[in-house]
Amino acid sequence: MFPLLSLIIAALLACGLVHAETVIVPGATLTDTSGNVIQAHGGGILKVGSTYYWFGEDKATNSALFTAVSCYSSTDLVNWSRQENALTPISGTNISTSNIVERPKVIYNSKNDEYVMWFHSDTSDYGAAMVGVATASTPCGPYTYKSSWKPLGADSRDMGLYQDDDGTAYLLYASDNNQDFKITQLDANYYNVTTQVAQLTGATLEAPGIVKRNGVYYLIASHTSGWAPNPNKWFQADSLSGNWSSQADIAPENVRTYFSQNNYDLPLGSNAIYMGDRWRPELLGSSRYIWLPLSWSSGSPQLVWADVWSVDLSAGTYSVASGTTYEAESGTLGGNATILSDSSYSGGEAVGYLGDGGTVTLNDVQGNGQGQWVSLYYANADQTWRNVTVSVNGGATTLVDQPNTGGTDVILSVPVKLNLTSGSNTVTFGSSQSNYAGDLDKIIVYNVG
Ligand SMILES: *[C@@H]1O[C@H](CO)[C@@H](O)[C@H](O)[C@H]1NC(C)=O
Ligand SMILES: *[C@@H]1O[C@H](CO)[C@@H](O)[C@H](O)[C@H]1NC(C)=O
Ligand SMILES: *[C@@H]1O[C@H](CO)[C@@H](O)[C@H](O)[C@H]1NC(C)=O
Ligand SMILES: *[C@@H]1O[C@H](CO)[C@@H](O)[C@H](O)[C@H]1NC(C)=O
Ligand SMILES: *[C@@H]1O[C@H](CO)[C@@H](O)[C@H](O)[C@H]1NC(C)=O
Ligand SMILES: *[C@@H]1O[C@H](CO)[C@@H](O)[C@H](O)[C@H]1NC(C)=O
Ligand SMILES: CC(=O)N[C@H]1CO[C@H](CO)[C@@H](O)[C@@H]1O
Repeated sequence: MFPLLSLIIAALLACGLVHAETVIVPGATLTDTSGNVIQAHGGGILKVGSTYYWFGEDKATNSALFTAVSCYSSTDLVNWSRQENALTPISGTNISTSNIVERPKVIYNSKNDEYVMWFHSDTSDYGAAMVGVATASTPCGPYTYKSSWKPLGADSRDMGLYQDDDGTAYLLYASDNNQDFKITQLDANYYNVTTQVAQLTGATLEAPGIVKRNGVYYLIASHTSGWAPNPNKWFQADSLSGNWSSQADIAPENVRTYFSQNNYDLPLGSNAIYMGDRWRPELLGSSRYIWLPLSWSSGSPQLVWADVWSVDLSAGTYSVASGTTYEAESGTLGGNATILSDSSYSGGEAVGYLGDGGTVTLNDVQGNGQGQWVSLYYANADQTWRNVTVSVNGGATTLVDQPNTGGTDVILSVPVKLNLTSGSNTVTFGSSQSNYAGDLDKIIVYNVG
């Protein structure tokens, strides 16, 4: 880079005018290089040269109705800059502002030197169950809408695309009122489907993605539970036409895919990156992204939980950051806060009854003075989300959302970036809130911000 340019970027970074990230933090509020919250839900990735394009649903209005398919670009999967919208509503068509456009996926057609976008195209009651197609001559478009229809006359709701090594492409979709899952080949233009190659009858699968590894196809998909998370599954086959193996979990069943639903699976060396959505139906634009390593180290694809991690794209590897653990039960309890015991808790104990006067203060938490990711491990057995306040050295509180974990013995973690001073800090949870927070098991402080 030119010295002057790096000086300018360093100056802009110092002024906070350019937003730079170095790590992947599942569940964090991701912002783009302009500092705006990334709106790219139900998304998909397209790689062109060394640039990645991330297409997704813009849900900034919190409505499920169509506002835009956004397009972001990055060369490192971490710093994303927003481009022109790839697709926007057209009144009087099936992609108007009163319709549904979900799960956009783009592949490149070398025959026509054209980018082709497929998406779930529907009416607001999800009754039409169609696919839509749009095309463009550049990665972000804007795309020209072609049409929406039912592939081979049957339903298509949650869908994905898979482009094989030989350029043959396939639609992966929940069909027949979400009962059957189908894989159907596209024509040479990628404008329509031609022949169905596989049907998993009665599989009730959605949110599909396929990665090929050593000649074997791996299908990753969720089951159907609306916006609520479920244990996503994997299947394998030597051919897209099958036989597909019976389903198996990609993560421990009780964590419900770490409260997420698959949207795309990006190959990374001999592993892959699982890209999922943490849907928040009552506040859709605040749905978060759960990106995790999908590792074959056990022989089958398994998610690796990582609070903070990074990728080396040229080496095709990932590394998971390690941090310093502070057990909640080692803290100073205030109000009605109580020690809870269960074998699922780290150290066998957690702190409950936080909020409504109950607090716990962790003492001597070591900081680096530069803003750091801290992960809160907690349980929330409610049907709904809780939240917890965090205060560093008695300062202002930050509110951290805590999705329901599915049981008092199911622990998840949520990230928060804290400004710890260099050296020793106190960190207090549950002050100044009248609602109950989740039960706090431990926190892990990372040396990276
Ligand atoms: C993101 O951009 C910043 C500023 O250019 C850079 O320092 C940082 O290394 C980038 N992140 C990654 C993961 O490359
Ligand atoms: C797709 O192909 C079918 C069967 O040939 C045809 O009936 C349908 O009109 C085509 N749809 C589009 C959008 O081209
Ligand atoms: C698929 O499974 C069926 C039933 O088990 C079996 O008859 C068939 O030979 C298998 N096909 C392949 C390609 O393995
Ligand atoms: C503890 O809980 C009881 C019962 O809910 C409540 O009346 C009391 O005010 C709480 N104490 C504190 C210190 O918050
Ligand atoms: C915090 O959680 C409570 C439920 O425990 C909820 O009523 C409240 O709206 C949440 N606050 C925010 C700002 O989301
Ligand atoms: C940490 O400091 C940054 C920069 O001053 C500020 O923008 C951010 O709000 C602070 N975060 C918290 C949790 O106080
Ligand atoms: C406005 C418009 O184009 N509506 C169409 C949307 O799709 C349904 C189902 O295919 C058609 O019946 C409508 O005409």
